[in-house]
Amino acid sequence: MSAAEKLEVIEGDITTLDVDAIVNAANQQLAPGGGVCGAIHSSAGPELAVECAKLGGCATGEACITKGYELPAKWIIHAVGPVWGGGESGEDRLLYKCYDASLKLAEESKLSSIAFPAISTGIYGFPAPRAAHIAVAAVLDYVRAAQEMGTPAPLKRIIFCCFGVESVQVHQAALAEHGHSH
Ligand code: AR6
Repeated sequence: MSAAEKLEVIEGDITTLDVDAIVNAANQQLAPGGGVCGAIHSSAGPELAVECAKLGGCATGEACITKGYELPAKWIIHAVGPVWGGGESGEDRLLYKCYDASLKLAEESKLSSIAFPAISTGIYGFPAPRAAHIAVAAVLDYVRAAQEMGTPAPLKRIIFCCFGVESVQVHQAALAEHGHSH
């Protein structure tokens, strides 16, 4: 399966997706917050916060996994993106790292479908076009590396779940820049 067949850009509410895992744009404390994180905690129910509290936090650029509870998604991968501070504090690298860590965790967990929100681009203030470029680069690097290894990658569907048409456009533009049209 080619990279183009694996990748999808959709507009919608990530909490409604029936996939193996949705990714949460989490904070280091893994506490229920606002934005997509708040929506995920509300839809998953209170047991999610209980499991998150037991994990003891997650560093920026890393990811951890919990059950999906009342969500249609079976699992939630909590990825902690960087807070935008102007771009000189390693924000690009940390954002790339949290996409990469999420994909590797999904692979280790033998998941076949995953959906990402636009991590860091809301409350954390990361410029949306720059973040989309990094998100697409991280996903394509992962897919290509898996293809080069010749191992059948368990991940068959990787979805960018965009909140609003503007976010769809920046992801489509980023895919086009990387040689993919959607
Ligand atoms: N489905 C898909 N995307 C969504 C949804 C949704 N239901 N709701 C919002 N978005 P943000 P961050 C988009 O602020 O910038 C929280 O308090 C939103 O439009 O959720 O990484 C956490 O606990 C934007 O494009 O996450 C952290 O403390 C994207 O999701 C902090 O905010 C990310 O926006 C994380 O901030």
